[in-house]
Amino acid sequence: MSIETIQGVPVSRGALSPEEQAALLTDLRAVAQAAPPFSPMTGWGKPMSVRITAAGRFCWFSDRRGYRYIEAHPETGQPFPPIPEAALRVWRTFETRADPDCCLINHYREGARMGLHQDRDEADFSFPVVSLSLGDPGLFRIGGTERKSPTRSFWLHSGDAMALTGETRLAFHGIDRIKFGETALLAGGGRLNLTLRRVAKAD
Ligand code: MD3
Ligand code: FE
Repeated sequence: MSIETIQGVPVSRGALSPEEQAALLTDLRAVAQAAPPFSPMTGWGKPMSVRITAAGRFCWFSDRRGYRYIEAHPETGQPFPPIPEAALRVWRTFETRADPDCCLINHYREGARMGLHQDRDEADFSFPVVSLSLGDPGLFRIGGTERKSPTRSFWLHSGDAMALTGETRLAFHGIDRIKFGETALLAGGGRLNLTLRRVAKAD
């Protein structure tokens, strides 16, 4: 697997083959059955346009009390299913000290986007956040550690993986738009993004 650096970010284009993507999607359907996707609330009481669920110990969650990681599904009360093996294999190409304890699954339907934010509620920033894209292309924007830092953008395609580590681990980032309906991977179109991370300190 080859890793190129795009605007300072290690990116592995086509980390998963089309066959591996389809197989992973089957696993993700089972995850979504056990842990139904939901729309977290933004700080101002409006639901996010992205729907999320998770595999692994932790899932990101937000309501009017603020945001935090949770260990039980907000509706079913059940723990989240195990992280699919194909996603763990991608993580291990970037990080071998410990496996992730959270695989957030973000589902972008038509018009969905994710505003610029930082991910800073994890215990150990020496671990990367690894992102894996599936389905329609998404325009990824990344800046610096301050909201006002200049940003740059590039497209993420189905099967692409990247690691946010070091300098970029605490960078502001988001998804400006998706090219809805470009791929046939997801019936009904849209984009799935998996973010693999370590929330708790590794022992
Ligand atoms: C840069 N997801 O779930 S993945 C998120 O495509 C999130 O769904 C976007 O931002 C998506 O929090 C972007 C890439 C990503 C994930 C975490 C990061 C980039 C990051 C953490 C720090 C810096
Ligand atoms: Fe993020």
